[in-house]
Amino acid sequence: MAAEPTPADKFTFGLWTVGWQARDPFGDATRAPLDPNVSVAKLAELGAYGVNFHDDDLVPFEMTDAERDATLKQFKAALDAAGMAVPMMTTNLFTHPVFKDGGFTSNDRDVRRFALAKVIRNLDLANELGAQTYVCWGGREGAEIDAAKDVRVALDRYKEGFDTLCQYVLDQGYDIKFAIEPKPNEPRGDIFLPTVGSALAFINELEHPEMVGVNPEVGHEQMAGLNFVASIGQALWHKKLFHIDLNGQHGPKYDQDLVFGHGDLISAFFLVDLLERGGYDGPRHFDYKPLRTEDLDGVWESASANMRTYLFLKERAAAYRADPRVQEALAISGVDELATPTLASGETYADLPRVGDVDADALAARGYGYALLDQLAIEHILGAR
Ligand code: DIG
Ligand code: MN
Ligand code: MN
Repeated sequence: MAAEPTPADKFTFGLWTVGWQARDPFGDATRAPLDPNVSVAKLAELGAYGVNFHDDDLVPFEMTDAERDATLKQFKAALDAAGMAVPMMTTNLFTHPVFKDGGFTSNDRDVRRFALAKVIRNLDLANELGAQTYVCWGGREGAEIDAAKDVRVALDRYKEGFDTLCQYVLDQGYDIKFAIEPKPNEPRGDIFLPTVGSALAFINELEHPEMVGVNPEVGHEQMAGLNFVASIGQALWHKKLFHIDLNGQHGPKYDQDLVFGHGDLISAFFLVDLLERGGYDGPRHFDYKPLRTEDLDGVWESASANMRTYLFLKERAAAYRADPRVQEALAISGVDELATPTLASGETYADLPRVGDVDADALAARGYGYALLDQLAIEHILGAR
């Protein structure tokens, strides 16, 4: 069983993950600040392919332009020394109090204009560092009371924001696409574009929908009680899986951002099975938080754990698909039959049977054999097969 990650696995981490000082609503930081350049070197040593970051993760809000330039120079040197890529970038439109009512959808027009300017400044850096995906997580785009926003008008502003940013990327000739990251709530009482489905619908209304996809996060769909594998399946079906945030979550509760697989392990198994068969060749990005209880050794252990779990599940999923017993069970369940069009070539609805001619009871008599099919997956996950 190999679980040694290499850059070929395209594992990436947000600087804000291993760098999280573990401040939460009920407690102070339990860890010291972590130099982003140390994170780059250590994550490379652990086998990662790259890092991602918000503008503020690297260049704190209050830095002067001169300080910003010096910081970026040092960071680029660290990236080069470690051979690390920056495939994705994003903007922090949620920490500074100015965004307390949102960025793109704040009721304050000056805040909306500032938010767009802040994204645009970071798009220039994203282009400079070679990032091709720009994630937009609208953590503050929402409300606590229904009277605060007419959602129709909020979506007008959200659309205006994306249309403006897409136009900027087109005018600059940047090779960048946007990925909307849905989340149902937290930190806002309710967040706009709460799920993959709502984001996909929204994208259709934009001026440049071909430039915008989704960046689903495991825990966010599961916070909404949804099946993450199904959400990814639909994103792939729409050809809109532009990026992915991998982590763990124990069902509908606060956003746990656990290590990948440390939540619903069966779901993680079938997610890896889908990603490895489904045609997504982008970064396997971990957006997680090391537990507040961990010291720095625990932080690096948790970073490794994400990659090791992914690799073990990748091996188990391949073994599951190669298992003749599984292939037989899949056939009994008719899983491949679903791919056969309901109307044969050249047929139309006129060729469908008359309702009265169908023996529904005879069709109902069959069993689909899912109990065995799922047990075989469990046995592969447990290493029992
Ligand atoms: C939280 O899940 C969000 C922010 O961390 C960031 O904007 C985005 C990047 O993947 N995920
Ligand atoms: Mn999260
Ligand atoms: Mn995320």
